[in-house]
Amino acid sequence: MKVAVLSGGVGGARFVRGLVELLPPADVTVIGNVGDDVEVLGVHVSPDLDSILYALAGLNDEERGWGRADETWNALDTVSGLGGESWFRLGDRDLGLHLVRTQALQAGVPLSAVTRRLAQSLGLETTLVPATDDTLRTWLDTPAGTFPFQEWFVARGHRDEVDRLRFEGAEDATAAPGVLDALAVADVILIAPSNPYVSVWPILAVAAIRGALAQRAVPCVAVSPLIGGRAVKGPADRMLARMAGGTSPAHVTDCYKGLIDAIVVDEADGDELDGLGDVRPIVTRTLMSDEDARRRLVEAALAVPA
Ligand code: FO1
Repeated sequence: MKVAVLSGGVGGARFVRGLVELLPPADVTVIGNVGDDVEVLGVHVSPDLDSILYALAGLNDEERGWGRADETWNALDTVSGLGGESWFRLGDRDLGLHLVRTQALQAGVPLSAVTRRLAQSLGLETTLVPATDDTLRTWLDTPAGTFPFQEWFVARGHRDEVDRLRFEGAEDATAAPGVLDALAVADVILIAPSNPYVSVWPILAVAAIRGALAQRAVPCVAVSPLIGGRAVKGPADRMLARMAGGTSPAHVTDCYKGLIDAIVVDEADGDELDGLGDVRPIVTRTLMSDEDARRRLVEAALAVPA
């Protein structure tokens, strides 16, 4: 069974790991968000692609949720001691990857090709492809002003309520090589339990990707990132409450209007299944606390008949 999965960072990376624990890794293509990419200290960071790379390679820091395990911070301490920019924490091991990526990008290698090389070097069989090779950046309108994603998320600790999002560059962005092919050959398309607004919408902002989902010939199944109407981590619940008017499965489903056939929701939300229209609910335990839990969730998402 060939699977294409749209994924953001932390929750998405855990889900993708569950997928490749269940299926042959080479049968899975991950289409990753680049809306929160950032240039910092002269290096290009692709946090969501890296969360997936590290999770699949078993190098990720489980507790922190981003970056590498066994990390040290000597370079950043030096930067900070010299009065440099240290709000976005780049660990020593992580930095090595950013250096390699940045050099390749500066030499004109597209992000998708760099990502393929990185994945191969880390021994991955799964295909990881950015949604686009073009520059696409998420901006958020808040009562305190308009911010680029990482300034809002990291520097301001996502404390500002969000009224609107804008995906700069999306209008002209084309899908990266491999994205549309993966969607065309997939037996099922999945949307990982990532924040719909900041992780999945930037992927769907690429018209060709949204179009491919809208015209899909196979089931598309989203996994809700909420449990009991609350985000496991991050601001998804606050964003849904403010922009969609609530945090029920129907509010999550509405983020993917016309694009999904089923939604996997947690047992804690199983009593709130009104308003889903023709989107089929799949109720299970969705917290990915360990390998067994990840497997159960992936099995539930894949159990949708064509
Ligand atoms: N998140 C933070 O909250 N603080 C950081 O300093 C930070 C640094 C960082 C460096 C590399 C990387 O790949 C991710 C990093 N993240 C950090 C996580 C990242 O900002 C978000 O988790 C994603 O962009 C949201 O999906």
